[in-house]
Amino acid sequence: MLTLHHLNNSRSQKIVWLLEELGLPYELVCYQRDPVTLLGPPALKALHPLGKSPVLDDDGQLLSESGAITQYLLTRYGKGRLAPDPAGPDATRFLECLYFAVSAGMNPVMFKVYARAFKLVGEPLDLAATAELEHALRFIDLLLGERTWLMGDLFTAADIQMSFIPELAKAVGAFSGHPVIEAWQARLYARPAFRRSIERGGAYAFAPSPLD
Ligand SMILES: N[C@@H](CCC(=O)N[C@@H](CS)C(=O)NCC(=O)O)C(=O)O
Repeated sequence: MLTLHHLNNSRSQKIVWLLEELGLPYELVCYQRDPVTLLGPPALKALHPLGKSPVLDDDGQLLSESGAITQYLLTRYGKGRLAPDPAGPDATRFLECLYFAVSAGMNPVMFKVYARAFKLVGEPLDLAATAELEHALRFIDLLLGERTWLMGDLFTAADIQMSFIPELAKAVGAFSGHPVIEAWQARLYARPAFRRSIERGGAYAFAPSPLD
């Protein structure tokens, strides 16, 4: 049995979406951020030593880290879906996206979040993060080019994971002038599984609600 420990307005929404795309049965345990600190509640901290969401529970085996959860779900339950042929030409590009989405692509976003929290907006750290975030967005632009999805005609888990970067870039006020990404976002948010993920996971502040 799969159980996902899901925090509101967080990257665990991507895992709800992935589970919906894969059509897997799962239970959802929902947690709410503290409205002031935005941190997760004590129950989430008690669940796993990292204390972050998402956490996947597969028959008692706990797995934290959204990138690892994505790779685990695809390997264990994907049956080749939502990923390119591992021996094909897009395999390297796919892995690059999956890892970039949780590392180099997310780092500047987090620096900007911290800059806000510690009143460093406009300071060198914040400006460097803005430049680095723009670099990440241009990389996504480049990957997309005229393609429908990051892997061309094939929608994959990389689209889901990478979508968090422009969503958060918008949330921290560092997104403008990326029409290719915006067109991709419109296609992403039109997917029925995205809609189901919002119905199931609850309101998600970083994307237009498909329920309005
Ligand atoms: N690298 C981890 C990051 C996990 C993470 O930072 N989760 C945030 C939500 S996006 C969280 O749980 N925040 C609540 C807290 O820190 O208390 C992943 O990709 O899963």
